[in-house]
This record gives sequence, C-alpha cells and structure tokens, in this order.
Amino acid sequence: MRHQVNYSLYLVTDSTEAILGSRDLVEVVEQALLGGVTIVQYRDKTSDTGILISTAKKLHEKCKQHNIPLLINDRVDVALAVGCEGVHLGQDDMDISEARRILGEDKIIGATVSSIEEARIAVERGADYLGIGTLYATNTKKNTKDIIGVNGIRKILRFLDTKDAATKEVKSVCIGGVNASNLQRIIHQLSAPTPNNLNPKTIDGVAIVSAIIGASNPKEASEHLSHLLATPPPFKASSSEPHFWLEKDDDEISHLLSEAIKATKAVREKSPLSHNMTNLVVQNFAANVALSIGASPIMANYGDEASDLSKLGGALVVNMGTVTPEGLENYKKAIAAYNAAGGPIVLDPVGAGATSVRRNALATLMSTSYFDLIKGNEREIMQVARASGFTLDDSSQQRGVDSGSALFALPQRAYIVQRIAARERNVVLMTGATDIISDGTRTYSISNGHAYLGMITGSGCTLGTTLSAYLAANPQDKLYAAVAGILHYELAAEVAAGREDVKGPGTFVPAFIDELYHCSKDVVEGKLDWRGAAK
Ligand code: 3NM
Ligand code: MG
Repeated sequence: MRHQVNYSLYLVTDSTEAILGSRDLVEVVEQALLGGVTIVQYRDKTSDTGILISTAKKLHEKCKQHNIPLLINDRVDVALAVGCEGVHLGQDDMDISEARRILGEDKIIGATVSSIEEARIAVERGADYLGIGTLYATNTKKNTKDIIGVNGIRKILRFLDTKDAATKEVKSVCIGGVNASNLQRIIHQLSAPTPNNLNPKTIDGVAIVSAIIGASNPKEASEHLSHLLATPPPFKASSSEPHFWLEKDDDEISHLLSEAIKATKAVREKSPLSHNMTNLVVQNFAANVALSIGASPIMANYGDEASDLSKLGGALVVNMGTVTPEGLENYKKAIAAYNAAGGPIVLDPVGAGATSVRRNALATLMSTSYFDLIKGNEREIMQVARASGFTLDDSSQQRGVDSGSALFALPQRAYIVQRIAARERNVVLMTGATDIISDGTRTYSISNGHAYLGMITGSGCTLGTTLSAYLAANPQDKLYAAVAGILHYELAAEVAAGREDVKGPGTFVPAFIDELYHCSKDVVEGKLDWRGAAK
C-alpha cells in the first residue's frame, strides 16, 4: 500500500461550521469518494479523542469500500486505534522517525513542509510524501507560516530533484487555495521543463479542503477536479509551446510572448530586406526561408553593393561558411556600410574554430566591427568568446562545422553567452538542443526545435537569415526580436516534423518552408500565438 498511493486528488477534511456547515462529514466524504478523490486525510483540530476515533472508523469503512487510503492528521494514536493507512504530521506534531517506529514500515507517513530545509529533514526521517505549502492564502487555515506560491513550491521540487535518490523519489502534493479555477495552471507551471531536464520532478497531486468539503455538491466538485487533472489545460499547446528557462517570473514570459507576436507581424508588414553574404551551400535555402517568413531576400556577396543595399532599411547576414581572402574583404566593406547606416548585422561565424584562417578572420572582424547579433553553435560561440578576449580553459579544437555535442554544462554556457553579450553590448545566441540567448542583462534559454534541424544542411545559417529579418523589422528591442525569430523558426520546425507526410530529413525541408510560411500567416491572422495554441 505504502508505495503505490495515488496522491493526485488528495482530500483533506474540515469539520468546521464555516466549511462543512451542518452537514455530516462522513456523508460529504462519501460523496467525494464517489466523485473520484484518491486519498483522504481526516483533519479535525478540535474534537475530543472519542469522537475522533469513532468518526475515523466510519471514514475508514467508506474509504475501504472505494479502496482509498485514509490518513489521520497529527494523531498517531487515533491512526493506531482505527488501523487506517497512515498519518499526516505537521511541523509541530510527532517526529517522523518516532511515528515510523510506532506505526511500522507499512504505514504511510506524510509531512507538512514549507521550506527546502524542512523538506530535507522530512525525507531524511522517512516521510513518504510531503504536503508542500502554503501555496496560496486560504480562509481554511489562517495560521499558516508562509505563502510560498508556485515559485516556492518549484524551488523545493528543484531541490528534491537534485539531492539524492531518497529526495528524488519522495512524493509530494501542494496545498493551500487550490480549486478548479487554478488547478491546471498550477500543475502546468510546476511541470515546466528546464534546460537541464525536460521532465523535472513535479507534484504528484493537489491537496484540497474547501473546494470539495465546502462545495454545495462535493461529488460533482470532485468529479470536476479529477476531470481537470486528467485533461490538458486549454492554454497548453496541442503541438508545441515555448520552453523558457529563466530566473524570471511567468509575467515576463507572457510579456515576451506577446512581444514575439508583434515582432512576427512586423516582419510580414514591413517585409524587410535580408541581405545575405552567405556560403554557396545554403544560398537557395536561405532565400526560400526569407521569403516564407515574409522577408525580402537578396544574396549579394560583392561588398561594393552594400553601400546601396544598406540604405534600404534591411539587415545584413555575414555567414563565414566558405570564407576566402576575397570574401573577407567583401565582408569588411559590407559591415562598414551597415555599421555606418545603422542597419543591424547578424554574424554567423560558421566553423569559426575549425582552422586558423577562420579564427583569424573572426578575430579581425570582431576587432573592427559591431555585430548586433552573433549566433553560433557552442564551439563557434566559444571561439567568439576567445576573439572577444576571454580565456577559456578547454583545449578542444573544432573539427567540422557541425555542432557536435556539448562541451560545457548549461549554466557555464549561459554564463559565457551572457558575458560575451555584456562585453560586446550586443545579443549573443548559442544554438543547440537548448538555445541560450542574452543581451548581457537578460538571459533566456529556449528548448524548442526538432532533431531534423540537425540533420539537414543550412538550418543554422537560415536561422541567421530569419533573425536578420526580425532585427530589421523590430529595431526597438533586439533581444525580443531575436527571441521571436527563434520561436517562429523552431516552432515551425516542430509543426513540420510532426506532419504525417514528413518521413525524415528530406521531406522535412519542404514541409518546414511551408510551416514557416503558415505559422506566421496564422499569427498575423490571429489564429495562432507563439504558445502554439490555435485560438
Ligand atoms: N494546510 P484549502 S493550508 C490544511 O499550508 C492546510 O500546510 C496548509 O485548504 C498548509 O484547500 C491548509 O481550502 C488548508 O485552501 C488548505
Ligand atoms: Mg498538525
């Protein structure tokens, strides 16, 4: 029993006039059992021991009929007298190890915790699950210690996830102010992927008092709550949604997303010039990508053309994919023209670490020019860091121009990206399974995209093209503009990869071009936002 508990809809009882009213607790709990609660805690802070035991016995009968465990709040003696499945202990109640010694190995023991330290101790002493709270202020329990919100719950879960096997395995529910209007959002927010972990530890259930016990129809209320638990929330993307990791709150993510929608519309409205000085391999693909997102591409590798082109309100992409001495001179002319005209420049230092020619070319360009955005995979950005004057203690030399696997852990990558951006006063994007982007103060990571992007040529280069159009159309905030471009690009890739007619990297390419087009069309027409949810 102890190890196979379903904590998902955890009912905590209350016998007060304010919540139970004049109804009979046993009848109300029976209704809740019929409605689908999965575990019951009998919590009664005032009744005498005789009443506690007789009520607990009746509750236990009902729970047994539904094969649902019954726990007793605080009173180990009552649990023993009744022979029910366990206890729930608050911070001021009997010590968990003591209770375990008395109750034995088969009983369920839960603990109320509201901090990392309390959680650590409770697990160490053998708690099976944690009741983490107080999530939101509630009328049901006035003397709660701390209102910790979703962020406080998340911090405790993160701690549990990283410590050791025992903390990883402990179950948890959150408590305080949970009801039908907030349940799905709480679960959704708590299970958001992080860059290190696409499936982070999340709660195993929600503990509820008044939204069931105080409901006019406790059976219907429980049915509705368990239905909500079993259904994806309406705001969750059916196909894909942005995965941000940031030490930021949900308001900032919402703001970022609404800015991203505006930025996408601006690209279609302004149809900015995307002037590509790019390698031979991707010219055609880059032009198609630019067209499909609503930009106006020109492939012009001759530097003397740039003084005219730079006056057209567009942006320049310098992609060093096939650098030559002549090419380098052309880049310099074009960069000077755009720097003078104020047009944004995206630098894509393809294979920057691969040869001394490329390393020198990058160092020359970076010492003489301003790039609004520098994008590259991890190895390329590490080379950018060196060109920007950082000393890195890895000695790995880049082999090909492909991305390869990560050299540095994510926090280190984020730190490096942020430091380069701060030093260069621009935006730096390190692409990968998790993209990291920073303007030196704001650092975000985005884990969208699809593995097919890594199996076709030019996906990095054409992201550069996409970003150039976004910067040109959205000069007011380059970081937001770039985030919008990444979302557009990577969510379109997810949609394309999920299409039935896409069988692999080959069929993915045309589907991707389609979806780049459709995704932003749909955004402009108000049918889609970057949460991926069709309105
Ligand atoms: N314990 P409702 S909050 C019993 O924070 C209890 O430990 C809490 O009631 C804690 O679902 C709480 O009606 C009451 O908000 C939760
Ligand atoms: Mg207690």
